[in-house]
Amino acid sequence: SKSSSTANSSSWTSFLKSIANFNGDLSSLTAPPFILSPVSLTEYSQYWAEHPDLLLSINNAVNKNTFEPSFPSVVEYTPDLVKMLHVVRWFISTLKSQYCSRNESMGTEKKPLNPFLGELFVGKWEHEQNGSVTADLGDTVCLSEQVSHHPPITAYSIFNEKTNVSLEGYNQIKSTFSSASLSVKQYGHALLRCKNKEQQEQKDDTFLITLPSLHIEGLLLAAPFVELDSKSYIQSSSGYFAIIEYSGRGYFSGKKNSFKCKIYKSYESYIYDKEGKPSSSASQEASGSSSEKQNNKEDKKPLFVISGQWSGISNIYTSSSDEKKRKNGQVFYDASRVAAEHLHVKPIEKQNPWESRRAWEKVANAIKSGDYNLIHQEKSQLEEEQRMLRLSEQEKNTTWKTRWFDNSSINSVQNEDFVSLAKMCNLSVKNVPSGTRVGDKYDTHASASTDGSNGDEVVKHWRFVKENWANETEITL
Ligand code: 0T9
Repeated sequence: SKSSSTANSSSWTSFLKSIANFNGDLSSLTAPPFILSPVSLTEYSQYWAEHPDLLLSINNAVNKNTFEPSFPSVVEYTPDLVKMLHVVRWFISTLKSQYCSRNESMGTEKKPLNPFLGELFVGKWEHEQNGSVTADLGDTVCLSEQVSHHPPITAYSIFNEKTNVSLEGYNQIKSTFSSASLSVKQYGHALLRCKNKEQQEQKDDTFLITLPSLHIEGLLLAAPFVELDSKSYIQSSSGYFAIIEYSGRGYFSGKKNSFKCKIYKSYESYIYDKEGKPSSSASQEASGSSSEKQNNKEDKKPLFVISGQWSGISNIYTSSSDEKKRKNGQVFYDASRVAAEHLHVKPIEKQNPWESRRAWEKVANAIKSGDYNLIHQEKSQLEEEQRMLRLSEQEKNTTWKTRWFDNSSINSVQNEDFVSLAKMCNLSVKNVPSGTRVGDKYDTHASASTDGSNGDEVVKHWRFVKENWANETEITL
């Protein structure tokens, strides 16, 4: 009943106790109704594009070579650098949707529905023709699929064919409980691709984006919220490298949801800036293929430093010293001034039974009414159907076939871009926490290998299979 929605309720206390002893599988915990969200994790993929204008601006000819703030600066605004700035701005714009939207719409962070195997979430952003701009931006499509249940893994692809921008990636989490907060490591990454339409012979621009770890605060008060830890990296195929460091209350600015981003000409510049000398691995590679040796000391400093709150205002500076003094900055992005643009999803009656909102409809309604028994009853029915499916697969000696995504081995062409981008910034290509560097303990202890040696399994990553979507007949947008 609704009376359970207080911090000192016994149901919350016993829930906390169960978290403290849990085995790592959050989905197995029975939480009190008031902390349950009626939304499945497959829906979270949409958060990558709730500012579609910023995503599309990356490759939108209309905006090419314009990036205001344009400084009278030491930096030459090459098309690649302009692209990188647009990528960083779009990425910063995704964070509020990703990590604050439940607090905004439901008052606190909530426990999402645990997707079933094969669950789908699809929708699209329909772009109206903008009067002042002649470009027709078409639709931006979001496809999300639960590709694994044990462990839960969600894969997604978001694309706009008019502007030739696409994003694909996948997510998995591993969590631990320590000192009243829940620590969550994200596995997986996102790959952004911009096709060069005008110059067919030119390769696509690609960007590798790593996901931060996070923790859930406010558990004791039954008012949970996400705080980001660690960092994200963005490596561009053009060489530019960005590091985004997150901090909460009391760090860089003392404000919540703070970050500091540094954009460098290359990963080597970043290492040089950080360590005052070339990294051993970077210098080895440079001596092998040193067409572009960086003799200029200026090249090793960040080209831009951006700081502020990702849920509010951030400013961009052309040097670290300006950033420290808060001098000569310009607004980079102001999240509080632009509302998230929600995608269009078909009404439930028109959805396929595998689509998230249709499949979870009864459970979601039970959650909204706060009826514990009904929630349990409806969930059990869904779980029972899944059990029957797994049983019939066993009987027929088959396994579940994913719909639009394929778990591709690291040596396949599907992983070429990922491998080359990871190499550029010394990131592990194994199934390790996102952002793990080569040689870190997670990298050296990973069970799968990149070549299948020692009888180990070969590393695989979830990739979008375009043909499967092109041949899709049952699921419509
Ligand atoms: C990918 C994102 C992820 C999913 C969520 C940790 C979390 C599940 C995973 C990482 C998205 O791109 C970004 C945002 C929020 C993340 C969720 C926050 C959260 O609390 C849940 C976990 C599983 C819980 O529900 C913990 C139980 C509860 C007491 C907290 C409300």
